[in-house]
Amino acid sequence: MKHLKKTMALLLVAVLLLAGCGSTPAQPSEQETGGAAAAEPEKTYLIRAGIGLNDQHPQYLGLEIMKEYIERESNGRIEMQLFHSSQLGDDIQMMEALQMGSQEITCPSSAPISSIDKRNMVFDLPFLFPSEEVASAFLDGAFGQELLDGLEDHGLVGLAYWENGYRHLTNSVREVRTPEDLRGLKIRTMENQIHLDFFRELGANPTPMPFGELFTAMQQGVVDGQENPVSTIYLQSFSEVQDYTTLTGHVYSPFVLLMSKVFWDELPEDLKEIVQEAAYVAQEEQRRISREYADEMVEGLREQGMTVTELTLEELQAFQQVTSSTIDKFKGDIGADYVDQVLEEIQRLTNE
Ligand code: KDG
Repeated sequence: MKHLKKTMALLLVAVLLLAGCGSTPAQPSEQETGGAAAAEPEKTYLIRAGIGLNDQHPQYLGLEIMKEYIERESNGRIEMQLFHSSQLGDDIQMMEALQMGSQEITCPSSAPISSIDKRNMVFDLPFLFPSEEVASAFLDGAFGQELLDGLEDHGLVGLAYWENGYRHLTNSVREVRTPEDLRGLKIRTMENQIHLDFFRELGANPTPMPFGELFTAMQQGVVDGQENPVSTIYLQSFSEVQDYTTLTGHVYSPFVLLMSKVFWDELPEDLKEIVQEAAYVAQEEQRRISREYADEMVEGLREQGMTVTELTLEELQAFQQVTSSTIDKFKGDIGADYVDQVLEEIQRLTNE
């Protein structure tokens, strides 16, 4: 009886293998292909997408939309795996991994990209975009596209701009209403010269640091504060280590959705189209969610126990006045003509 069971089991395995249930796809017989050689199984591709923020953030929701679109439209020829919370490294490490071809997608804020192409520093100029709509029109227009195209020489393919949003200030020491209130506070900034400069101008003590190290740095008092959009402050639970938020909106941060050029060059044309389309489909929804969260989560911060300070126009102008010298200081570095053209274009879009 035992012997019979074993024989039956072996028979079953043999039948399953013959029916093509193993890992290799079933090959048509020569009779089926009319005597021609068996067709090659279709090549499949793996996209590993990594970000610094957590899986609640609109950035991750954008990646989920992209994954769903790509896997469906490619009929399973592309698999997409998502990694959040710096599981694959910080923004700079992930960009380097893309350049080497050991990771396929990442989506940093524009600030760390300026180490690759200085023109991206324009986005870090304080109080540049008057609204999210103007920012989107600029990014999706000729200027934005030119910057994305410029990344190809550096091993990166810029697929689209998503939204991080207006950045605001938090700290654990005191309510900040004026630049004087910032004096002496240790503020974490992104790794970018302009951010360092304008926090210095404001009298703070800026410390550049990757996002993945930020929470612990605030918890351990290595820094007193930081700056990020409301959705990040809320979803990353910064209220556990920060008491005060000031709605400064000093910089609008775009996310730049990047793909490895090594990987892109290997993709057949039809799959390139699917990936590019997915980036745009997700962009629309990602921006919508991001704006919704930016509004809703101000109240959420109060519910989490933070003091949220909205500045009067005069108070905001005091910040704008102090940081206006930053534009003049960095104009030369970025390219004076280029900065003028950008400012002109933003003015044009604002008046539209
Ligand atoms: O996933 C993106 C993040 O790594 C980062 O870019 C977020 O704005 C950010 C910051 O403050 O570093």
